[in-house]
Amino acid sequence: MGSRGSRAAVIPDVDSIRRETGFSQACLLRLYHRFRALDRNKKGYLSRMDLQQIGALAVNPLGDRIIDSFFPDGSLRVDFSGFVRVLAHFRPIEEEDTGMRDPKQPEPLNSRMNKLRFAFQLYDLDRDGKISRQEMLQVLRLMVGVQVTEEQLESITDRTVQEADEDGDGAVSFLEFAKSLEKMNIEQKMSIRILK
Ligand SMILES: [Ca+2]
Ligand SMILES: [Ca+2]
Repeated sequence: MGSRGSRAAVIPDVDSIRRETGFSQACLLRLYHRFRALDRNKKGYLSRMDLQQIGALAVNPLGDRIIDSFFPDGSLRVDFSGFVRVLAHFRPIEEEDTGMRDPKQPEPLNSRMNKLRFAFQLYDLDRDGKISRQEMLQVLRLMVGVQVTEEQLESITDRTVQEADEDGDGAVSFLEFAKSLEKMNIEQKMSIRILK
C-alpha cells in the first residue's frame, strides 16, 4: 500500500530505528500512532504521566519500574526512538530472528540476554550490578499480594536470595540472576503484547 509507505516516512530516523529494534515498518507505524495518541498535548515526547495511560503497565506490579526505564539518567521526557527502544525488549523472539544474524551486528534488543539485562535492572535500583537483599525485598513486596505478612515476605526474600546467591556474598549478581532464571521461560514472560 503506497499511502502507508509514504506515511511511514514521517517517523524521524525510521531506518535506523528499524535496524536497531527489529520492528517491521508496519509495526513501527502502529507504534508511532500509539506514541502520538499517548502524547496528549502534542509535545513531541512522552512524560511519565503519558506512559501511565498504557493499560498493560498500569496492571503490571513492576509497571512503575518499567516506566522508569524509559527515562534513563533522570530525564523527564522520552522521544519516539527511546520509546521504541524500551518496547523492543518486549518484542517476542521470532523464528526468523535466529540463525540469520550477522555476528558483526549488535545483539538484537529482544534477545534472551538483553531481556535478562532489562529485567535485572528493574531489580537493581542503585545500578551497582548486584541485587541486594533490600532490593529483592522491594521487588517481592510489589509482586506478592497484600495477603502476605511482613514476616513471610522477609523469609521469602531470604530464600530467594540464598537460592540464587552462589558465591555467598549476600547479593545476586547478573550472572547469578541469569542462572536462577534459566529454568523459567524468560523469553515468553518478557514478551508483552504492547499494542493491545
Ligand atoms: Ca543494587
Ligand atoms: Ca552473589
